Amino acid sequence: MKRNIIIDCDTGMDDAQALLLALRSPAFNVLGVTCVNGNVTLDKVMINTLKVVEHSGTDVPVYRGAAQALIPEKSQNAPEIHGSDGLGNLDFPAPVTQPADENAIAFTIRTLMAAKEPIDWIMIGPLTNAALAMREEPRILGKIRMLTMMAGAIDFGNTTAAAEFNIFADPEAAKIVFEADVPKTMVPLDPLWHGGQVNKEYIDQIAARKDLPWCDMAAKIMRRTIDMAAGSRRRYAMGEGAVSPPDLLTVALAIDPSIGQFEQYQVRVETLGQYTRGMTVFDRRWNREFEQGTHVNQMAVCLSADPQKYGQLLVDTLAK
Ligand SMILES: [Ca+2]
Repeated sequence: MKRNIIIDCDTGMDDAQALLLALRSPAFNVLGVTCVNGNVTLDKVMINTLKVVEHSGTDVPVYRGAAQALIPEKSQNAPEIHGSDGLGNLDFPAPVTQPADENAIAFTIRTLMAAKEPIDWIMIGPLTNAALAMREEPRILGKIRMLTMMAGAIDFGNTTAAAEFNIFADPEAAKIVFEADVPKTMVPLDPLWHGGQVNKEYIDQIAARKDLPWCDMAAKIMRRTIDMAAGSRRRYAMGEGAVSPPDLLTVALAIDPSIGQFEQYQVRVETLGQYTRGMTVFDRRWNREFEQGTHVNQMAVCLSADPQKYGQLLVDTLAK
């Protein structure tokens, strides 16, 4: 049976690949895609998300969410990673469809409250929309089967030495989501260096189906990612001819958790800190006992992934 899904995103290059996988997956029934400020400004995120949905061959509705972080002056964008348009400045045609009239937070609350069966909620951007929805209607927490998020880092960050982008872009929102009493799966940056990459052989198989608009778009973005990383240290981190989009791995793990290895940790978000704002603090003490009353901070954390199983899922879902 297909699982009902809501995906929240800030469509840059890795979100685009992740959305294509989710929208094409026979495991998912995507009820809506909600958008948030992040990789690029919300206006660009809306355009990019509509482009991606149009390339997916589906007509899933797209909703406009928060244009700023909970502390507006702390809002972030990352055009240096995703290109000024957020999709690597590839010439995808302008969208012909429009966003839905309803606001993303209203859509999320309405959909969760009306759900007869619990819904999977996947977050691959800053957690602003999710925090706003939880704050406005806490009863939605009882409607969530699993909250899966690309968020944080154990070893080191990417935006700062300590912080990963999605958390750094709105730590106050992340704190609300991390402390929500729901089952949580966290995909930090770490598995990207431990098997969570898409190797060249799979990229080639996706590129070979450029007759399919979703494969054409995914392959162009993957190859652009490789070009943009050329000559930088990112290239060595990804491996030759490979890509490691964090959001794509997150959706793949939501489809098939057996792609990854997980451990349970208590994780907190640092909202202060001169050097550590936005850091995710993992309690990895070998002798730790979960503290009384703080079980809400527990989550399943992905530490590594199987690159063959991951690549095969992408090919089977997108390119068959
Ligand atoms: Ca993202």
